[in-house]
Amino acid sequence: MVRERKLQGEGVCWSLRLWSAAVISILLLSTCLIASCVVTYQFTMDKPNRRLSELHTNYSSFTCFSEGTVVSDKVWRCCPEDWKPFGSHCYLVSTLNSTDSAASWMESKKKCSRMGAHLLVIHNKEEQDFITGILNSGHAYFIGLWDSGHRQWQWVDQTLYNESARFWHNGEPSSDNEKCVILNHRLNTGWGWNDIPCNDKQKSVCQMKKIYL
Ligand code: MMA
Repeated sequence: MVRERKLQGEGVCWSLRLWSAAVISILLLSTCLIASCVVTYQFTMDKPNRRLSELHTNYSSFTCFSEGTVVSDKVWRCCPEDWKPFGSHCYLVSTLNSTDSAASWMESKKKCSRMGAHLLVIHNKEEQDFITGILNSGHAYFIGLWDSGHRQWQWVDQTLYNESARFWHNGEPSSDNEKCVILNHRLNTGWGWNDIPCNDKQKSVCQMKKIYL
């Protein structure tokens, strides 16, 4: 009798072990399943696609083009409709219509942010020439350069001012009270940068990275 009871006890113990093994296996399997779902999501919804879905809340239509080169398996480069592609970026020049008026530098900066973009940043002659080629010489345009101290010029995208080319007009920057920068056209010397008070109301240029698909 004593032996039988002992055997029963062992039986209970074994089924407990089996159940725990089953529960642990199920837990492990579901962890694997969740992990594989996350990995699949990362692969199918990669960064540019996520950016595209985010931008879709602002833009209903994009123009995509193939430039013959492939970057990380991506063939297509897209800009929101009406934005101009150049290099690795898309550009939008403010047009001043009923929904888009001249604005202070800070307000212009916010307008670009609301569009998933930032104020224009210029790092070389090619970018300066491209952008001035699509501007109206009768207007001035805020760019993403500002003075954070005494002539401590900063680009809004945090890239280094010291390492970029500069296109100040002769005699500019001219005043410590002028902490924001416009691109404007002067008759004899052409396009260049000029520091002006940040509260002046001007047109502006926004810029964003192209979307690679
Ligand atoms: C304006 C203004 C300044 C600029 C000078 C250059 C009169 O002030 O645009 O920012 O430095 O013109 O003459």
